[in-house]
Amino acid sequence: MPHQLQGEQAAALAAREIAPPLVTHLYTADPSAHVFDGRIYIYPSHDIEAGIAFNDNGDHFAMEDYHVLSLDHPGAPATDHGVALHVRDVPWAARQMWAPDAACKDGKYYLYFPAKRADGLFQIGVAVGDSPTGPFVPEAQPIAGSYSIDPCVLADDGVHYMAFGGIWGGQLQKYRDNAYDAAHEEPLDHEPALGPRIARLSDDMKQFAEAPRELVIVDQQGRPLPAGDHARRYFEGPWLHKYGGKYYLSYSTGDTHCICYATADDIHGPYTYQGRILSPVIGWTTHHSICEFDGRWYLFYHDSSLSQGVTHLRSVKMAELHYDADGAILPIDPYPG
Ligand code: FUB
Repeated sequence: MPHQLQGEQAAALAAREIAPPLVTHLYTADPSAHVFDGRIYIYPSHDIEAGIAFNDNGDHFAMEDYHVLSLDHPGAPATDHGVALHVRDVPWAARQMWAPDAACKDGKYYLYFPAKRADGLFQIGVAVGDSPTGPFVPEAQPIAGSYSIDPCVLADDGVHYMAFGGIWGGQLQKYRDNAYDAAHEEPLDHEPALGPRIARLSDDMKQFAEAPRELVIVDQQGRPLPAGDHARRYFEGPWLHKYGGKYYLSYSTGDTHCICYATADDIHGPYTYQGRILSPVIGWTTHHSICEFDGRWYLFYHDSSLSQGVTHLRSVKMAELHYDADGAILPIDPYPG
């Protein structure tokens, strides 16, 4: 099994502190956290062992349903609210319920989730509930014009925006100007990297109100990060939040396994690369969210420590996040010591 903890890695980590997962009775990943009515709700993927061999397409991530977790406050035990949505109840979806997110508007709760259609293409769907824990009733069709994976929704002065997209298994490299072409791959190393996409949501929260646009991440000189800059370029797992009047776009760098961030004055960017938030965790993937509770900020993330390094059996965790006086995020070492 690739990406399992090898002897040396296990020995190096033995001397370090490994934060406990929020729950241990099931594997959870890709935590999207929100505070609704004073309680922390986490919308994770629910990892399972489906017996599918590891590949770059991510077929071994064969998740079938979602559970919602909640906490009274940081440090409190997490409650698992049971199955909130199952793939068999989503008319358009065939398999692979990947990283979800949720939003609240006018007393309704919206669960956004990517899944593969029967033809193997990812799209993003929405399901609606009366409670933050569901159950959620899916729309019959995916969001028109959606593609790829990893939706994240930011409410910005009452207007909701969805950012999304992930390359390789998430298929973003197959799209240019919102159109699919199987021949497309990641751009050449010297070409601008692909960025996540963003679209404003319609008033009913069930559609895009506009065609998705690409978010560009630039370096300190204003030059778009090139596709060959694997240490910094966008790969998957976008998260948008606001702090000190600025927009923060944080994301996974994929094959270099870091969570990095960039900031902008406008939600549509350009976003200027700022640095790393989280160094690599145990397991191939890294995925996070950032959320404020009671005036303090928290990073939600996952790793594969509970499964001893099985990359598709992950567990969600949280850590306090700090900003310096200029709004820079102080990097977090998931295994201090
Ligand atoms: O959980 C499946 C995929 O792995 C997510 O969609 C990616 O962000 C990565 O965490």
